[in-house]
Amino acid sequence: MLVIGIAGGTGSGKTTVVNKILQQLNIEGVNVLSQDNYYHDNPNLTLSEREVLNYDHPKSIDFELMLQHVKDLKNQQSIEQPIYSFVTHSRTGDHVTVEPKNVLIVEGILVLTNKELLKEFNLKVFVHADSDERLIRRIRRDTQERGRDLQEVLHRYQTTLKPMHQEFIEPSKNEADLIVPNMRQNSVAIDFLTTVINNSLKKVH
Ligand code: UZR
Ligand code: MG
Repeated sequence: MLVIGIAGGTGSGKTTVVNKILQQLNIEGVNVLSQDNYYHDNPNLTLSEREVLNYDHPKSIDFELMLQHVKDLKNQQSIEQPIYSFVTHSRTGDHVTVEPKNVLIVEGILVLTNKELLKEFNLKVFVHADSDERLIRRIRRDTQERGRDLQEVLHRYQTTLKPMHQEFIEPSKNEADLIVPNMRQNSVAIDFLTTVINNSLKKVH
């Protein structure tokens, strides 16, 4: 199985890059594991306490479970992936069964920060967009899709997102084999990635 880690700051467009790759590959053969489903659950806290937690620090991620799931899929075992809600900042209690496939993409802001997880990746990708682009996208998404107001988004960006980005996410770019630009055109980089994936699949089979 080919395992690809794709990181990048919030609003860098990781999801868009993953979708572009999927469009060019046989989707039947690809699983995407998103960091979004592996936040720690904090059932003992109230909603307002959970709303102010730092979700951009590596400690907020249940890397133990994520690592186990990557290993299970590599060992051709299916996994029960927890479903996480950004509305309640908690696990819903529901699970989805994910069956092993030929390619596994592991996506999220912090996936290149964990030493154990890094060992599982055959290819490490960092999606780059300038911080002003990322802030613009984050404002759009959080106000339009997540019901947050502008002041709240800007406050969170300055107090949490930016310092966590500088401390953990940006340095993890050093781990990347490939840096994909994501501000304007990136079809060459996407073609490059899909070619690498297809070639390595040919070698496996
Ligand atoms: P992307 N996040 C939440 O908003 N709520 C949660 O319960 C868990 C995570 C956010 C998190 C981070 N920060 O910046 C973002 N906040 O999800 C990462 N606040 O996702 O890469 O899609 O931007
Ligand atoms: Mg995303």
